[in-house]
Amino acid sequence: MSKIEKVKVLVETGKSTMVGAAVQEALDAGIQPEEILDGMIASMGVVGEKFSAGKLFVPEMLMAARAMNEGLDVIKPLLESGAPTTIGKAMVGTVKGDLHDIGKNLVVLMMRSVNIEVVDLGINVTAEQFIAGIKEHQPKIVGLSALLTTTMNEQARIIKSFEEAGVRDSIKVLIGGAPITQRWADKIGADGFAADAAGAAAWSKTYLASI
Ligand code: B1M
Repeated sequence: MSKIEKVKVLVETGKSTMVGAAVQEALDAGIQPEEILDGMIASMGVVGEKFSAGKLFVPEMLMAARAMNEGLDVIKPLLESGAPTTIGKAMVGTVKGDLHDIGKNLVVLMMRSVNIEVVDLGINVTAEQFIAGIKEHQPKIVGLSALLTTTMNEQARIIKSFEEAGVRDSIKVLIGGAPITQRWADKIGADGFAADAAGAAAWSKTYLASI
């Protein structure tokens, strides 16, 4: 089994105590962190498919998520930018009712890798918390992550509440997450959509460079 295959199997089977060492082995063998990351993301896709097929359940999904986070901890320092200056500020959170944070954490990581200062509000974030965050931190971009078809509606509600609170014009709203599409972004009046974390960082960098 190749070193990358080993990482993927450990993530899929939720072996959180072993995955960090396997990621380090892969790095030591010269495999690029981005390739390892793509492998781990693919493994989470496999876990999702098995969950849909009733072949594994929530505890196994949780263990796989833990394993992926352990792996991520090893490659994170390699992807983060060490540059002291920033090109602008963003705020990111997973919307209310949604506990999925791996994709959101990757968005934060990739944004930081292109020198964007990011305020990470975490998971299950209410409209009120986003609004308080906007007033306190004055970000130029607010990122809303949603992984469930039920919580994608929360993105729409949050954007509406930004209008009602009078903060909508001071920010650009970027949305993403597994069920999210450009069409959904257009429908709910988001300013941008990104299919993955690298896309979120690229969109944000382009916007920040334009103002
Ligand atoms: Co959940 N879950 N889950 N889960 N889970 C999914 C999302 C699901 C698709 C699995 C499935 O059925 N195949 C399904 C949703 C179905 C639907 O709504 N259509 C599902 C379900 C049903 C549930 C529960 C309801 C299960 C239950 O309790 N019966 C429950 C809900 C809990 C809640 O949130 N209230 C639940 C719980 C969980 C765990 C807690 C066990 C765990 C999450 C742990 C954690 O995050 N710390 C979990 C996991 C691990 C998954 C899967 C298997 C993997 C998610 C993941 O981390 N993917 C997932 C299946 C799948 O996605 N295929 C699934 C890897 C990650 C890198 O990808 O998050 O998509 P992703 O992020 C991507 C892009 O989407 C994008 O960039 C990232 C890649 O670069 N992106 C953005 C994300 N946010 C962005 C924001 C942006 C831009 C891009 O701008 C701001």
